[in-house]
Formats: sequence, structure tokens, C-alpha cells
Amino acid sequence: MTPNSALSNIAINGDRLWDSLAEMAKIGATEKGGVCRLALTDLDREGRDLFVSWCRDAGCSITVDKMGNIFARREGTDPGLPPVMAGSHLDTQPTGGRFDGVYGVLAGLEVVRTLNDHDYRTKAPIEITVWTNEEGSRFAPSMIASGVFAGAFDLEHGLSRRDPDGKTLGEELERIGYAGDAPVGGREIGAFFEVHIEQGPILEAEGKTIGVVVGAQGQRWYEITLTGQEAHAGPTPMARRRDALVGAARAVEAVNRIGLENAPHACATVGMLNTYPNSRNTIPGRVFFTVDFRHPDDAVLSAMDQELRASVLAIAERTGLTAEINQIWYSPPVAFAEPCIEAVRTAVARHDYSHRDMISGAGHDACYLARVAPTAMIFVPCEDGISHNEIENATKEDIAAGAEILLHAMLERAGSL
Ligand code: HGY
Ligand code: MN
Ligand code: MN
Repeated sequence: MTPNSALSNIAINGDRLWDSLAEMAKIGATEKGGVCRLALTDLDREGRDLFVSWCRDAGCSITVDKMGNIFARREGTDPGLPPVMAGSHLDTQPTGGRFDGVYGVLAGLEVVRTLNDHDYRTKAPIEITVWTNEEGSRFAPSMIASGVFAGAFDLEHGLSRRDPDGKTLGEELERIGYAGDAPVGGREIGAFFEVHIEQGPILEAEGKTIGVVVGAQGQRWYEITLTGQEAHAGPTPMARRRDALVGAARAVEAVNRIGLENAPHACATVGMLNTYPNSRNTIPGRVFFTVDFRHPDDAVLSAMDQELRASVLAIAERTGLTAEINQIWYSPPVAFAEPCIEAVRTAVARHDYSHRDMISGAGHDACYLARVAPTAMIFVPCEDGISHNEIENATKEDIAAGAEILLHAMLERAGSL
């Protein structure tokens, strides 16, 4: 058994981690080299089953809770201590990549495999977690299952989320066999770490290997419906039209303007837009679209909210439409926990990796875990900062470096370093 003194030089196996990522990427592989493994589809079940089999092979016990979150546990020498956790998600965007989410899950597994190689037992138990439906692509909003775990939503709300076909999250959990019976949350967690590709351009542009993530920006998600009147595209004079798509086009422009006006940190995106009846010679009578606002400063985020509402109502007024604006989700900016950030810094210093502090532009399960556990994140660069795209890419060296920092940060918090 490796003595504590020798711990500081144990290292993860970068080849094994890279091979596991490649193996998992086969499940839902797309032509351009990405992955489409939407939450609670048969492909998600396949990915979950593979992860569970690997964890069992590594000697972990498996628990699944009522939101389908998976916990692979490796006992420590003191079972009375709360677990030190690492994890992320296995579900992807429709045009997802091979690293978003899955990297944080399999880097956690690599930590367990490395401790097994050294026959080393941490004081606190280690748990590797898969959080259900992090992406919020099939079931809105994002991070719904870690949100229930952290008490941001009740279980009923989580299970009743519906996908565009009307299927509920709870039904789909049952269908794929991951409707567990463990309670969701309500237990002490010693620390939570999530390693993730940055999904933006900063680390690569600055030539840095590690992002010490000290927090994440706030988000507001909206569903907006503009209603006018269907009419014939031929005989209806332009002045008499109540064209919902013209209104929506102006609203999309307003969303973009609000983002630009709150530069450099604001992000503003219309990701979904459906017109009705979507017929080339009928004036659209109704348009549904989504808005995704982000900013690290809560006050700016609420000013953007006010501006959006005022702009959409003014556009509706001018174009003879009615507007229904629903904010479906609000996630305030998050500050991660100093002791966990310190554990990451210490691990970075020990390995002498180039690094910088940063705020996460993307949301992550860690944003909710931070409400119930001391939490921090570790970023590594991704090529051209591109993610939520099949060409998402990272280097084997950076992937290994992030997992190395995860290992040492976890050992520090598990009372071993
Ligand atoms: O939207 C996000 O930031 C995350 O990818 N769910
Ligand atoms: Mn992610
Ligand atoms: Mn994502």
C-alpha cells in the first residue's frame, strides 16, 4: 500500500483515460466525430450502463437516486466521513462533442482506477457521480437533477419536466431503468469537484493548461410566444398584416443588441425558434422562441431582463402582436468555495502547470452542488474554444493534466495529502 508520504508523486494514467473517452464516444457517435447522446434516450442508457460496469470492475458500489443521478462509491478508511465527490454528466447536446461532461465523469473514474493501482485507501470515501440531464436540451432547464439534489427544485418538479414530444423525465427514467429509489440529496458531502473543458477561447489563447475556476456566471432562460394572425401571403396587403415572424425577427435583433450593449461579459442567444403554421404562403400567426441570457453580475443580468421585457412588448405593440414572456429558469452567479479552490491551486503548484483564475461561462452541475457542498471546478483548454459542436476537441496532454489536478485536489480534501 502506498504510504501517504509517497502520495504526492502518484499520477493518473493518461492513456487509460483517453481510451475510456474514446470508448464512451462510440455511443452516439456522429459523422463529424461528435456525439449525440440526449438525456434518457437508449443511447444515454447505454453510456450509463458502460460507466456503471467500469465502476463495478473498479470495486465501487453503485447507488441511483430518484432523479437517476448515479453515485459510484469507493469506501475510505473512515466511513463516517462525508464523501469527496467528482462528477459531471453523460448526456450531450444534439451536436455534442466527445468531452463536454463525459470528461468530468471519466476523469473521476480515472482517479478511482489510479488509487486502485496504488492500493491506496483515502480517509474519506470517494464518490464519482453522473448527474441526469445536465444539458437541458431535451428537458429544460439545464442541470435539473443536480438542482433537485441541491434543493433548488422539488422532486415532483424535476420528474415532471416534459420533452418536446410531451414525455416526462420521470417516465423516461423508468423506461431506461434508471429510476432509482435513493433519496435525492439531503446528505453531507465533504467536497465536490468537476473537471471540464473550458468551452471558450481563453485558456488556449493565453497558452494556459489549467483554469482554476472560482465561480460561474448567472443565467436566465425564457420562452416567448408572439401571436399575430395567419393570413394569405397573396391578397393580404402589407399594412394589414400581423406577422408574428416579423415581430420575432425584431425580437431576435433586440436580444443580440442587449448582449452587445452589456459587453464584454454578457451573452445573449436565441437557440430555438418555431413558426406556426410554417407554410410558405401563409403569414405566420404565431412564433415561439427561447432566450438564454448570461452575465457574472446579477444586477446586470436583471437589467438585461428588464430591457428584454420592455423591448419585446414595444415590438409587439408596433407590429400588432400579443407577447407572452415566461422566464422558465434563473440561476444566480455562483462563487465556489475557497478551501476547494485552494486544493486546486495546491495541486497546480505541485505540478507546475501554467494556469489562471477564471469564471465559467457555461453552467455546470457544480453550480448547484456549490449550494450543498464545498465545490470548485478545474478547466482545461479546448480547440478554438469550440463546444456544443461535433468538432469539439482537446489534447490528450491537457485532458491528462486536468485529471491529475482532480486527483490531487481530491486527495487533499479526502484527508490524504
Ligand atoms: O448551458 C450550459 O451552460 C450547459 O452546457 N448546460
Ligand atoms: Mn457540460
Ligand atoms: Mn454542455
